Amino acid sequence: MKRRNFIKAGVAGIATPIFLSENNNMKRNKNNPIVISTWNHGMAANEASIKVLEQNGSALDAVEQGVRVTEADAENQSVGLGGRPDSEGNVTLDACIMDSNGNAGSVGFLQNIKHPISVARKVMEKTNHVMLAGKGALKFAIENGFSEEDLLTEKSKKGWLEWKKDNNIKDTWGPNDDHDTITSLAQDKDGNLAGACTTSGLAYKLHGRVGDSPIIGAGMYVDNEIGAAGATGVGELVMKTCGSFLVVELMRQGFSAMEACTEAVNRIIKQEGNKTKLQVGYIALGKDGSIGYASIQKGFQYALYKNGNNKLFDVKSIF
Ligand code: SD4
Repeated sequence: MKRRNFIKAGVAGIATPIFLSENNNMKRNKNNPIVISTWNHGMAANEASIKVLEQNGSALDAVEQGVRVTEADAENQSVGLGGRPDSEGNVTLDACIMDSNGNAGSVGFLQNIKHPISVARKVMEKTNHVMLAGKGALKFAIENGFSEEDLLTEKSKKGWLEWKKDNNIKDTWGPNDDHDTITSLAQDKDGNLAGACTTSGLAYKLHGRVGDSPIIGAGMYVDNEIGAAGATGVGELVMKTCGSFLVVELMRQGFSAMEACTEAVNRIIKQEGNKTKLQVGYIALGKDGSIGYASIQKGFQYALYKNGNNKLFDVKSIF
């Protein structure tokens, strides 16, 4: 892409000139796989992904294997087994996956299946559809060999019963609430990209609520020519701005992965106002191996495996 001067409007509407780098033309380090995942549980997910990537596995296998670790972790109350239930006590799961050929699969409002990411992959590989939801997704999962299990752990049930005492429909999250969806983006030794996103969604949400995580282009998006992006946080805000697609499109226009994540977060702040207490975080992985991240509030972390090291980083938030 040619060097161009862009004018980027900041949160307060102040136009800030920025000179965009030729990020997308940068040479990536060949045979050097990369994985970036949201939150501290991204560390364990990355470890599983690395095993796949270091053995010349595909980015697609890597992200699936990685987030399965989080889905199976009963202690993690935001993903898969042990996820916090909705307001009626049901654990309902959302997930999506996308490969380097632009294929995508997703499941929404899926119950009783520990690994929604693998069901999403089956949707991608075995059907002509992108998304299955609810009872149909469950039926499809069972027909494809997944077994049903109760995903509500004692710990999550206790939290829900506590919450029920106040009987508030808590449909927004403050900055200090737990919300740890895992989104994982990988680049394999061939340079191909893939992404996966899986969650139990907003705790104590209305029964039937589906968030951004299974929506291709909202919770996660991959364009193998440009890069990949993924989200965590209040899904409604991500959906309303087509967040992950926006990040990738900005990268296509010449924004670095970092600039694209920051701009996507700023779009939300522009909509929600400077006083928003809500949290959204983005991660991005450029085709050139560059990475990006941004969040509205403090506390967001990402785990990065690059050049043989897996490390956890704090994100400096916009607020
Ligand atoms: C959702 N985006 O359901 C998800 C929740 C999340 O970290 O990301 N939590 O809105």
